[in-house]
Amino acid sequence: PRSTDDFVYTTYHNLNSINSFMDMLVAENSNLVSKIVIGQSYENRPLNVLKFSTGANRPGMWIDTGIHSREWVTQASGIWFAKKIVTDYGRDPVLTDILNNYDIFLEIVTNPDGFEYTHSRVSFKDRMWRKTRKPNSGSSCVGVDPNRNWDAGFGGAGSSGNPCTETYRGPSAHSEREVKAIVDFVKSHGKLKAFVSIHSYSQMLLYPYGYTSTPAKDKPELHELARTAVSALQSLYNTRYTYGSIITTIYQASGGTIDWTYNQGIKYSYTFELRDTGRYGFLLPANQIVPTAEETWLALMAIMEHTRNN
Ligand code: ING
Ligand code: ZN
Repeated sequence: PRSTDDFVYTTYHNLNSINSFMDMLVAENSNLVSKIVIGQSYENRPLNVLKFSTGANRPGMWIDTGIHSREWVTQASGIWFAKKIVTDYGRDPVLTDILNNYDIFLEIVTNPDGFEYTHSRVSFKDRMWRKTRKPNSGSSCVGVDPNRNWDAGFGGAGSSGNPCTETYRGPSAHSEREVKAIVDFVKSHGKLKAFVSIHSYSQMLLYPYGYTSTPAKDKPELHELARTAVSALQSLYNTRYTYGSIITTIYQASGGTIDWTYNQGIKYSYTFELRDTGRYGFLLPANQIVPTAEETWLALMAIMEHTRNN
């Protein structure tokens, strides 16, 4: 494709294709979008974040997709969100008002080494790669679960100390460059008001905590906003989501992204589990990419609108 209008949103793309999408989007909308590099992956790939901004010194909202590489519908939805933002700015009054007051940060390929691995190998096992690609000393098993590596209940139940498991927490909190880059960004930014980390699959909208059953202090508000967001999502294609705290809704998980961001003071910290509920799982057919992104966008808008109003 020569422009983001020609880009095919109805198929899955590899890292090169997504990188060229981002560069085209920035070139076409340089007054609204820029690309910032917040670090490098273990294999030295840039950790690219799209910054949508219409003014200086604004508070921010963060969205990441693809921290687990095999969850392909999430990166594909991230691409669609990026195009949606530039299309709707100046047209949709709610998004326009949000962007006139907040910056939006979008990391589409949050685990680029894993993502490249899911594309460049041929076996089913490789397509199903979830973790980072950093070797583990003293083990022939590769990779750390980047959603067990955060300094929030790190090392607790719902994470593993065995490098050969899918939920290996790593040798220490923030040991993974892909995680540390976000940690440093969040701390140095200092004014993020919402943080949404997008996974698949299970059709859930989750809020803290995952490492403890102690309710988050904002639980009533987070629960009510989740209800509103899920209802907006369902309004488009009748896709049904469950919602609640991580530990009560999916399972106990320690060292997760949004438990850390919430403890940093980012009240509106959420995780989505996109389509489906298991029929296709991580291998969601490409004809579901755009419907998934469209319905998810309605929920994201509900969260961003509430964040703006509070
Ligand atoms: N699910 C998440 C996982 O990492 C999760 C669920 C969300 C755990 C938020 C902790 C925090 O297990 C998938 N599909 O990765
Ligand atoms: Zn995941």
